[in-house]
Amino acid sequence: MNRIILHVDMDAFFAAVEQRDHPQYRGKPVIVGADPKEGRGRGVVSTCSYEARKFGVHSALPISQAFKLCPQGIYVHPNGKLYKQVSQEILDIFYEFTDAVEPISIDEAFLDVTGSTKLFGNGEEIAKMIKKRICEKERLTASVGMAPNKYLAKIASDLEKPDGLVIVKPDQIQDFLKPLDISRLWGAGKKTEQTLHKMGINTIGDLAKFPKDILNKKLGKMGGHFYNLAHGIDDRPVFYNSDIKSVSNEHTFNKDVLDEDTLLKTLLQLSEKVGYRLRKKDLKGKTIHLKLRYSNFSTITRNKTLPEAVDSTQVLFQTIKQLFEKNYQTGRRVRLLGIGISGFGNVKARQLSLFDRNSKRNDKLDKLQDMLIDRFGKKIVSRAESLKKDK
Ligand code: TTP
Ligand code: MG
Repeated sequence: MNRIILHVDMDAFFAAVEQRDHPQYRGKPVIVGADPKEGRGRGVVSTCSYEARKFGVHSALPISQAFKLCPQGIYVHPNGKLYKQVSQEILDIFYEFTDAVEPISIDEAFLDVTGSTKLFGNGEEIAKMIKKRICEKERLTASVGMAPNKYLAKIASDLEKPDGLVIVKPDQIQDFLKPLDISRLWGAGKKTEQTLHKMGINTIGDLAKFPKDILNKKLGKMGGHFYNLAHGIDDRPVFYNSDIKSVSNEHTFNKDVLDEDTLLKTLLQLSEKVGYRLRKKDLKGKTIHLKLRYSNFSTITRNKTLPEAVDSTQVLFQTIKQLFEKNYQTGRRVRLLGIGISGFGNVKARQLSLFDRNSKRNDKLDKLQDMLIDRFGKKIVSRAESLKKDK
């Protein structure tokens, strides 16, 4: 089965955060890095806004040269702590969609979303949802590449920056790679590039025409590696920490919501999603978290620890409903709701719950719903749809 791998890379990351937080910087060349000291400064550019790139400024350029190219630029000292925090919040968005997240640097990660399609829609829909979440939650843009492997996804994310989305379907791999310059080959240094140029190879398409044994002869032990890349073959998995600490999901409303029925329905839908993901991983957690953000962005988080670990949608929802009813200030508009569960400990075995006599029935209902989602996708069944009627 083909994998669905996403590579997400934030656009002009440090500079975009500065432009977000300083409206007066927007639309202007912003250069984050060392102090230029009127062109006498030492140190380099960390990154710059796309407006500054038009002047030829780029990462790692000496700041003195940046100043020569763009004296009218806005020069900003990096705020590492802030960027780290934003980076973590972006990672949290990825974890809403999959646990298979491999962060590569402060602003990029690979995600394997192959197992997430039943719950969230196809790969393209997931990629769009992730971009939308980043935009809504962080007011930043990201570029995403989607492909059957990491190598192709990484190239794809870079092709239509900023705010890009490039999808490489399995049957498009050769056409996608054909026109690309050999500088896109992973692991090809200047020396390899020279050797390839001497062989008349300028694009990946040129390289793909050569048989493996010739490449082995010309390029030594890397020959096979470059042969694979030229044919879009890359079997490396997305490496991630499967030691999951929590499972959570959030929803930001398009328009702030006052209606309590809608809020409860959303909490039930979130409980269904989190419950499904828990059961897929054979996890049970004890501590249930509610996140509630009002229209003025003030946010509360509350949690409740249960006497025993659970994975039932119904128990999740009942607990989150209690937390909500206890803490929600009636009459205030809500912008975002989130729920999470943690405290997994070592409980994996399914024990008969002390909880309530309905637990067996709930187990059956969860199994039925999970089976229907697995078979037909997330839209097929939802308890939330019948919430109003039940009442
Ligand atoms: P990049 O993703 O390479 O660059 P970027 O996000 O600024 O721009 P792009 O839209 O092209 O992706 O790097 C991420 C951040 O890492 C960047 O915002 C600043 C930091 N960085 C440095 O501090 N020094 C460097 O040389 C590079 C390349 C990045
Ligand atoms: Mg980036």
